[in-house]
Amino acid sequence: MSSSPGATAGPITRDTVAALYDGRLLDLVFRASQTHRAHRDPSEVQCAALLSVKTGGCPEDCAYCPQSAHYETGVESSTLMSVDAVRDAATAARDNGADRFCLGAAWRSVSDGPEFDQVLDMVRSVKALGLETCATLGMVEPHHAHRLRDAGLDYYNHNLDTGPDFYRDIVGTRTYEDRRRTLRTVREAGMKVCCGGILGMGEQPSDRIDLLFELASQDPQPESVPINTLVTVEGTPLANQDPVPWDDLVRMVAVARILMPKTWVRLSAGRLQLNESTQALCFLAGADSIFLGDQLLTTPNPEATADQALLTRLGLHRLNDSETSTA
Ligand code: SAM
Ligand code: DTB
Ligand code: SF4
Repeated sequence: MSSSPGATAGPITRDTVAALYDGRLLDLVFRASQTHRAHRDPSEVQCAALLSVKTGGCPEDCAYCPQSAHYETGVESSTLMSVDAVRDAATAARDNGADRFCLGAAWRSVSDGPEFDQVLDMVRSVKALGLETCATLGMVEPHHAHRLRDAGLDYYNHNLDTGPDFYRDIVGTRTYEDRRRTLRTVREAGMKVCCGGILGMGEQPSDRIDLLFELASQDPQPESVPINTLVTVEGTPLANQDPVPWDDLVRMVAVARILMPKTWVRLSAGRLQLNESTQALCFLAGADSIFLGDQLLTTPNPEATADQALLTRLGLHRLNDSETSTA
């Protein structure tokens, strides 16, 4: 049970979450939309850009991930990018309308040394551009989290991916509790938490309910919740998974919004597989964040111009939009 401030009567319990998840779709969308409008500006969309600063060769065996060294996916391993190259990419992303920049590394965990020092320099240089900063680097110890915060990191992304039971079928090289520990460490260091999951890995509705309960029960709740749909990649064990039915995604977004009224709910990886009307329903159901830019970490994302056209058609605007911003 949690006393977290979801837009539900009373404390959030797993039963509350299950009752929401099992509700009638359009009732859910309506309620989620009301929640969204009561707590946030529903015309505003937060836009994050992603950059893989260290790609591939990861020792973990996450079954969805093209960057795991356990699978032959054709993703080439790279060394760590230079700070100058990261600054250039962040400048371009900002000029294309991103307001947050997320650095991703295919690491199991952060270790002390020159590579971590270089990532800290990347955070400082992205922050100096006036962008919000985010990083996803695997597990962290308290002193890593403190150094990241001191370098100017606003958000740390660390996904729980699914419910605890199904997690064991997806990742063998670390536990759900390892993920929870890093999330606590990040929070205790004073950073904002970005934490979400992936649909379409073969999970049951009960696993999605477990994940939503887990996320909404955090106190404080994550400031950012990315909802990814699996991007299937040849060579990974999940390469042949069926696409996620559109209504499952809308349902997930709506329940996340009702349970976490003040959180950025990101329609995250997998948008290239979604048609525009599904995305529109997700925005109506309370999604208010996307990844902007034609590349996620190793897989493609819609072109920024196509996304801008979609937002305009829906009457939505980017946070970093000079025509609508008052700054
Ligand atoms: N190595 C770090 C970690 O695992 O926390 C950071 C990078 S990892 C690629 C970040 C997140 O990307 C994962 O937690 C997962 O949720 C998401 N992800 C990875 N591959 C994906 C895929 N094929 N489809 C959708 N999401 C994916
Ligand atoms: C998140 O939830 N999704 C992003 C980001 N956080 C790091 C990653 C998506 C990766 C999709 C597969 C790829 O491009 O490699
Ligand atoms: Fe490594 Fe992260 Fe991919 Fe897992 S999700 S294989 S930890 S890069």
